[in-house]
Amino acid sequence: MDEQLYKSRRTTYLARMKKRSIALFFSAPLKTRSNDTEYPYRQDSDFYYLTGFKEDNSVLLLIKEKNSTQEILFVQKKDPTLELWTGKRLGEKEAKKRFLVDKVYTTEELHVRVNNSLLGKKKFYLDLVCEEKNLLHVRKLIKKRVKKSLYKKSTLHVRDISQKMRAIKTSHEIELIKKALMITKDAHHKVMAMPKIGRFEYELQAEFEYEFKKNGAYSDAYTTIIAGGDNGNTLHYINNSQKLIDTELILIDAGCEYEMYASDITRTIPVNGKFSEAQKEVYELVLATEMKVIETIQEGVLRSDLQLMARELLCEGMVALGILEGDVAELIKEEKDRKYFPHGIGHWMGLDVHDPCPYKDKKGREIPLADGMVMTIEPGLYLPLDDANLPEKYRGIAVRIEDNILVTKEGYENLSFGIAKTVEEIEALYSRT
Ligand SMILES: [Mn+2]
Repeated sequence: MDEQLYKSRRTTYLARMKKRSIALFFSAPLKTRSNDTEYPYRQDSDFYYLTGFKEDNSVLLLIKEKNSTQEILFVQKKDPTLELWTGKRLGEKEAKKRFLVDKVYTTEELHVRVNNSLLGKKKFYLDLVCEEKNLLHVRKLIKKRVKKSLYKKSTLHVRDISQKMRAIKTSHEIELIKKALMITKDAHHKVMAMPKIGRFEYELQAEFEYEFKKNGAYSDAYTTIIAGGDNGNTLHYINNSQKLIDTELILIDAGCEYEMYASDITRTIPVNGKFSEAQKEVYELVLATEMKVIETIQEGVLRSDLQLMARELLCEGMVALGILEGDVAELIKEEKDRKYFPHGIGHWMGLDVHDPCPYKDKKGREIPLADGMVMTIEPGLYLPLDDANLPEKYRGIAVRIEDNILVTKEGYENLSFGIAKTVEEIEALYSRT
């Protein structure tokens, strides 16, 4: 456990806080699935980023005075009866040994300690969105201390600083993403190789989840999408309930989470192992677009440049295939291409699959790509079965291809390099046994 790493992140966070302020980070709450059963617990990404602690019912309090700082961690009290049911807790004493913070208390002391820390403070970094019970209580405490007219000015969103920090990944974080991608790669290859005619979408989902868990990835990073044929035209199709049809494609968007870090990979493969001519035409267009966009990645490039490039390439290709008619520049100006490529070219990825790092600075200017950022590149074309404007042979085809790219000083590194994606690679992996 590299406690120094989390310590240095807190130091950076504190350095960016205003003087005479406090910041509060809460662990994620438990989420009820039904009645008295809960979803598997997953720590809040910002809380984890600053502490490395995976227990619920814990809080981080950062205090910045005029010339000094203090870091306080609150953890759940040791309770043998509770631990019999829900497992061992680290407790106050062990937490003191492990974490490089100034003080550790039990969560029971939170309100008293926070109340004490408010004296002389002018700014309060809080989660302004969350409705967690403890947080509401803290907000009440602060409201009592601050003049009503000043409350809004005094409170700042606690995640703004941490999410900005999270945009640039350290080598340790990149190693974890790479590990997640190794597991994800093996799962995709296994599913590419297996016979699929007549199987159900959920059977493929089960293969992914099995491979993820078996290889030490606790969870998927998001609900796996297994979309046979026209289902791929629903962007977030997660029912995964239909039978796979011999001549159709399957759009598979699946990636595991490894030690809290995501991977996010989409591949589109034929059910019977071989692309039809029409499928191949659409597929090759999306693939060429994806590869060309990736090749242009380097420091200073804007995400909107990549978006426009993808739109132009896809639009040109769609005109060539007879999917759209007219002048490419005109079609893009009128957003006619958006009907078939309606989403973004990619997103930040890290502790969250859609990492909530800012895309724009405070002045609303787009933040250019920089060394250490990780983003997905995922162009797609979605040609619905019921779209009478489309040439008949293309109706019901949906293709998306997605890789995970690290921006480097030299340009970029495709972290998901080696996951089969050319027609030849995919067809070669399929076995008819
Ligand atoms: Mn994605």
